[in-house]
Amino acid sequence: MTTQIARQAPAVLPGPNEPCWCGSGSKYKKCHRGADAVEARKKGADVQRRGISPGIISPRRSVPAHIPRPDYAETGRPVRSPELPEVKSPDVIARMRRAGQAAAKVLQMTGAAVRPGITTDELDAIAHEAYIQLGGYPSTLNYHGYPKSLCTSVNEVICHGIPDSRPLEEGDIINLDITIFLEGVHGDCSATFFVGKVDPDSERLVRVTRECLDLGIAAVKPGRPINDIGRVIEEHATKNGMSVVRAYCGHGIGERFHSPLQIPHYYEAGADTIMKPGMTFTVEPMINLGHWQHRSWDDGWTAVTADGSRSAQFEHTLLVTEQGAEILTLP
Ligand code: EYL
Ligand code: CO
Ligand code: CO
Repeated sequence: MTTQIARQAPAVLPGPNEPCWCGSGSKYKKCHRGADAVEARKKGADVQRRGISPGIISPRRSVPAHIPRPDYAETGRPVRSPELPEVKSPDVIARMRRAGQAAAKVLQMTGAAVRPGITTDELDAIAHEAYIQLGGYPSTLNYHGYPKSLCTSVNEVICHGIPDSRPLEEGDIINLDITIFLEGVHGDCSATFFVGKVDPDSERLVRVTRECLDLGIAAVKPGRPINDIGRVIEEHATKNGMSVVRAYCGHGIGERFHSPLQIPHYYEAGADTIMKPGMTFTVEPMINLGHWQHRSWDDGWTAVTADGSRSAQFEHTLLVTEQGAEILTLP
């Protein structure tokens, strides 16, 4: 029997069959491995993330040269062009109908692949191929440097989750956010899917969020202010004990992915722009089971709920008509 002087484990640990760091001469797995694991778990207890953790992001996927691309595709920076009108021409509207329908198809095809075990990177590959098949460019790819062709936001991720190596698990919820650039215009839509069977609170969250989008769409009326939309969404969410994310809004859309027009999903008195026939914008409420506050991961993109509660989202691109709203992102 030998007595070892107590020393601290080094930052880089030996392999299981390598000699232990303590100098005993025994294999690491026979010596300090178990104790080190316990210590690491204890130390990690206060830094370990609850909920999902970032995985590995795969290399950037390429888009064939024959697919027309938006101005930021190479540089990551949208060109600062003179502001385009929020009321679109009949020609732009006709193209947005086709782009919207294509976005909805990509969403449908990618959503059909959601199941336990599939990684969000595999969903990115499916979406990426679908955009190309339809002759479109994945609008998020290199938009402000964003690395992937869709956003995949799981459980407590509010939005802008980056597809990675994490396999989906039974009971997860996942939002897929698809934007296509087709015929010179963007179409943007998203939906939240169940991974197998989910708990009743998640079911309720996703149902209420869907209802929030539907109520927001029903509030679209020419002659009315934009803030009518957020008012009905906020009322429905809070009535159900849920909260509305405030950091991210719907947006004007057309030849640019994001125009200056903002659509808050809560009541904002200052959002008093009057809706006019020919305007196109998204409504994309993000609803949390807990509080509305968010945090960002250090990847700079992923937004999560501050309290770890689950978050859901649905999105459509809309056209304001004389009667109300036409949904452009239907398959
Ligand atoms: C990329 C760029 C910070 C999206 C939307 C992808 C994310 C975080 C910088 C809005 C803003 C989608 O309208 C959107 N989704 O519906 N940025 C977006 N990015 C990104
Ligand atoms: Co979107
Ligand atoms: Co959007």
